Amino acid sequence: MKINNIVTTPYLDQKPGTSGLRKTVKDFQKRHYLENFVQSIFNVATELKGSLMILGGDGRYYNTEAIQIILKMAAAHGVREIMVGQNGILSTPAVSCLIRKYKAAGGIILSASHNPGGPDGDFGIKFNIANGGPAPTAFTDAVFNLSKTLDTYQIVEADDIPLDKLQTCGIGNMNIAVIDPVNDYAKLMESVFDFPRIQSLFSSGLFTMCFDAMHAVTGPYAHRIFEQQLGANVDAVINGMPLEDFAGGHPDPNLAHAKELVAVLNSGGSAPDFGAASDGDGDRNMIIGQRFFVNPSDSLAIMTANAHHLPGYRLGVRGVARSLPTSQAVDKVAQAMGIDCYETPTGWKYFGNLLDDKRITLCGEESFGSGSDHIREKDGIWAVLFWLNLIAIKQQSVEEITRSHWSRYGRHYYTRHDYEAIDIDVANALFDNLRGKIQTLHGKTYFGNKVVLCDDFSYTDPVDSSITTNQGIRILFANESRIVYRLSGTGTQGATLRVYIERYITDTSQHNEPTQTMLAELIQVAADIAQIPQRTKRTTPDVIT
Ligand code: G16
Repeated sequence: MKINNIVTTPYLDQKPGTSGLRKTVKDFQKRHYLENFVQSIFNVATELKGSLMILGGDGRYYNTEAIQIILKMAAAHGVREIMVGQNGILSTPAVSCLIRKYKAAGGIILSASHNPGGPDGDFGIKFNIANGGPAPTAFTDAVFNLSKTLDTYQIVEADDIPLDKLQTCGIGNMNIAVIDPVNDYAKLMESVFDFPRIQSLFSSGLFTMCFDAMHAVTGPYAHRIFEQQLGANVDAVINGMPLEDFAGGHPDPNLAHAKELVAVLNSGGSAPDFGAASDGDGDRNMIIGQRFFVNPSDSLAIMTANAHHLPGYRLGVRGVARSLPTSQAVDKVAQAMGIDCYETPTGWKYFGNLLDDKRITLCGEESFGSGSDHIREKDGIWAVLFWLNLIAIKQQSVEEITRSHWSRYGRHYYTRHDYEAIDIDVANALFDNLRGKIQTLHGKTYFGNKVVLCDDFSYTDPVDSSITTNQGIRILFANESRIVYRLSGTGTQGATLRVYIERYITDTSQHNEPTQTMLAELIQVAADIAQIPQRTKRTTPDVIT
């Protein structure tokens, strides 16, 4: 095995964000850009030497080229064996599942998640550790620090490995298994959910679904699990073929981007009963009913209140966690159940310790992510199966389940307003100004909403005591309304300002109002306090979810 030592010059912009390093494809195609970052990962992840590693991606443009490079660099690093998905395909949850099942030392996932793909789109690379979850900040900080001074990387001289057929082969001393991307994940799902019960829902002929894979990674998973194993209607999966550019779409499962699915569910008498979508790498989910949208924060609350009905959670829910900007709907359920509810910074990596320490069973985020202790990633297909299992048990529609939840726990009207591609200096100045106001807002009243807390959120991990600061400005009102501001950690163009607004209403006669109307005053307050129009020169957000 011939290992070449390649001299390189460091890049100074390889700082991982909320979820790995995300840049444009063009950035990744710069000379040695990918290799530098991968070498920095290997230099930190010394545990990979002599161990098993999992490798795969969401199928976007540059996926297979990157995989061939990483295979040769892994061989040079002394990795013992690599399991790689056929055609380079593995969803993020499937990688987490495989790491845990086969006790791998870690895994590399190639994805820019919900960001668009193609030669002019985005690419990304994430490292997951031995528990199956995203590498913690200490790891990604160490990778970034190394990347700033890296001057060589190592790569084996070898032919490319054919990824299109299932086989075992090797590069030098390293074994390679090209595996079916779905098998192990599907088996895990069967162990968590009551598949016969869901099968009977479909075989009754009275229930149909539509799942939009958005031409991203979940297509093969959805065809196998929903159609072949569970016997869903023949047209249950749309856009099920993974494409390098997601057919020009934006693989983000929300009302703005999953338009085809929304049109199908809103189509009247012949509409399916249940709709869902997932994102580029299969970790996000959107759940909808006929003309009815389930807010992801509500979805987490509903899952928590009902998990004990499902086989995988019969023993009950130990505790729950949500990220800061996720609505407080799940807090109400946790309170009623007498279990702990943790509030963490944005990013799935903050749930890892809580799950490993068995403090929580379920967790979720407003950004269309929910999951449980079955793996260490959020999981789109899992969330869809959770809802299908619940519907099969309750024999109620998505809307009925959600409304009955609201009538018991109250409704959290919730919205997120995104202002995209703002000049970074403008965004930083807006936050500096907001931080300067923190002390002065307490006690002030806006449209009858009295501020009882305003701070820049920081989090002390209860397991390892690590502290994470500056995670978003939150303003809490006496009536449990809330405004949160933060900057996205996943964009690749300028800065994206996210403003999260919620209002809690217990009166069921007010549970049927348009969300933006119910939140109009708070939306105004949020824009005024942060001086959004003056500073960004924008009067409306680019995306409302
Ligand atoms: C990633 C993280 C999520 C996080 C989201 C927030 O999602 O994995 O845990 O909630 O980013 O994104 P932002 O920082 O832009 O608000 P994904 O699905 O992109 O991996």
